Amino acid sequence: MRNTEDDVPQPETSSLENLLHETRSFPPTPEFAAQANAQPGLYAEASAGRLAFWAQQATELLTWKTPFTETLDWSGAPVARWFGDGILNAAYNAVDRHVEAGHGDRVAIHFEGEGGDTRTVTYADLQREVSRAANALAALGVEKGDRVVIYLPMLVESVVAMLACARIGAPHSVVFGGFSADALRSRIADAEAKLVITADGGFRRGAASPLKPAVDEALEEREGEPATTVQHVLVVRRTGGDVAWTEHRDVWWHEALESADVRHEPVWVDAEHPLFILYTSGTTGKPKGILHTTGGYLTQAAYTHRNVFDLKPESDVYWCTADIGWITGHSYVTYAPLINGATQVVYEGTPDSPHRGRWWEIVEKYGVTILYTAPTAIRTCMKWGEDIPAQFDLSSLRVLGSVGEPINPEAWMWYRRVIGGDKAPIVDTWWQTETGAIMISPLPGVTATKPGSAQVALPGIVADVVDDEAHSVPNGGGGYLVLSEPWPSMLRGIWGDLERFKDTYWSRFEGLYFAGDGAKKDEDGDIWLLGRVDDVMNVSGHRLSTTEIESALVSHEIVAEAAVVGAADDTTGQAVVAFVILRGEHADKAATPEGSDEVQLTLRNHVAKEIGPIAKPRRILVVPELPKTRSGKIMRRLLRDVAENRTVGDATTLADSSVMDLISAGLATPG
Ligand code: 6R9
Repeated sequence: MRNTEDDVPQPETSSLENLLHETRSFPPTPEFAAQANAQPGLYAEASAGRLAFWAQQATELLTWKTPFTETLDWSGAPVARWFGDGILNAAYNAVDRHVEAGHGDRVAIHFEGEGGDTRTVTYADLQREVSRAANALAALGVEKGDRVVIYLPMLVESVVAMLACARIGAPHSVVFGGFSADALRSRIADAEAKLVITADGGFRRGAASPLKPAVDEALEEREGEPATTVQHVLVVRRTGGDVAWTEHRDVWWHEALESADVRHEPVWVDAEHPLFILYTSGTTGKPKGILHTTGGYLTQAAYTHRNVFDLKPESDVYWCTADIGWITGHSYVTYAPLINGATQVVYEGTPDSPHRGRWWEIVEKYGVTILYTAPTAIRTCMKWGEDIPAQFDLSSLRVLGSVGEPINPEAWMWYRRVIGGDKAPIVDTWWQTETGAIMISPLPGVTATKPGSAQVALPGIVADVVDDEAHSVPNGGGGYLVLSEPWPSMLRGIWGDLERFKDTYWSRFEGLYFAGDGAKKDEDGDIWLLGRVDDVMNVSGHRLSTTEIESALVSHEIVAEAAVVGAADDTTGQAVVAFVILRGEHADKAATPEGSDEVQLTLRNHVAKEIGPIAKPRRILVVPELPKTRSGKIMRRLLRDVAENRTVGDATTLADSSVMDLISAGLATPG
């Protein structure tokens, strides 16, 4: 069903006006431009022959066992085949070939644990460890095509586990360690995973936080549900804490690797062989398993990493702060940097543990030259004050990246001045789990950057902003972001649900990929992203579905109905605000201050249990009614007005227009 004007929030005009008054621009310095990987001619080269351009990238950036002869087959649209007859292996490309080229001694990963423990892993070390892990997986019966769920903190083993799966052609599905047992359970079930890789726990804010219990719970038998497909659980020992052990099912990672051979012949796969499934929130309660394949994904990941970050593998120290549980961690921690032979930092913990200068201390310690992080982190550091980063030497930084949500000009300027010393170019990179790799971004050394704008589609990518009728809007106009041509790292579908794939991305506008983001073109034709136009929220750069949190809330016995909105938040971009109607006597109880506190606590914990702590509502407002259209759709736009303390907008399409008065009146009453 197509969304209607009633329930699709339109891009906010107020914030738009602010953005369009932004006229600052920062041209590249001649010194940077002269040494940059990307040169201005790249755009012309790509548009002169897009497919030839991508074929050249795939040939230059990857090593193929059998070279491809066909670049793109779009006859099965919207499922693309890129480099379809080529044969390769992702782990071989990420690891072995660098060792073969004589770079075995180069550091691949500087690991920094939260507690300050460190580990230096060279490409030669990585080759041994990935090979051992691949042999261990094979010994546990994992074969090409079997799915492996990875539920780990940020460890060297996390990268090794992903690459070991890739090495044997077993698609991995990483589930973010912050997700609950229930969320893990449903993803394991949907992917029909044969094996789970987890850890006893990880360190967070100075304490050990267990992970394995969630796996045990996720695999428990439940009446009325099919038995799990999981045969073994491979457990990394990180914290050394006690773990419950299921004989014959659970296996220690270190024991399995110890006895495994350090040599392993990669399993060569077709370019279109599935590399991974990554679940992401959609507009319904059920997460979508986004499917990525091998050749095209790796090509675009490597190409963007090289050009957008200006990576020089011999001299740069790269650090992407994303967790491997998100697409940014897949593309820009595990795959692209290693494919490109980079040296990178992997950090286990949070930015404020044990102190608020931890990130900057790490930048100084390793001489980080390229930093890739999210606006929410930048805004948090802004809040902590610039005297904190000022205590560290950040002069090694030469390129700064941003991803995950629109970056407001103020945060952009702070990032540039305080972290980048007023010289490092900022690349604001727009892309999605579905796109697999960066799509829209300035090129450092080429583009004059503008605070707050992702600006231009990369060479080889065709993006546009269209109106409701799919017409391209003129400069100065706003509408929906679409991608007009297939790209190598595009998703190949939603796991097990081709119809949903077509419906979600390809049915809104004929022949165009609908990204779900509002966007605007400025007078120069540069693109400004304005946030989601569907029921997907963006909290600290993480995608959360309103529907998913609503169903978690109504699954609690005291809740009759729930509506969730993302309200603007200075630090996290959006914050989850829930409106709930309680059942019977619970509503009266919630009217007292103590009762209200109790309801808040109960429901927030319930959401944490059902989905994970990141989905916990910031505020829960108990209301007598919810605003609905005549067709029964909740008008979230109006609730957002309430949540953001604005005058409530046009409520004329409500079935009962007095509902908003009732809600506002109820909330104004103390208690
Ligand atoms: C990579 C990633 C995708 C959604 C996307 C958009 C938002 C990401 C952005 C941005 C404005 C940027 N988004 N990068 N919005 N400017 N530079 O974050 O993937 O988790 O799938 O989220 O994030 O709304 O549609 P994913």
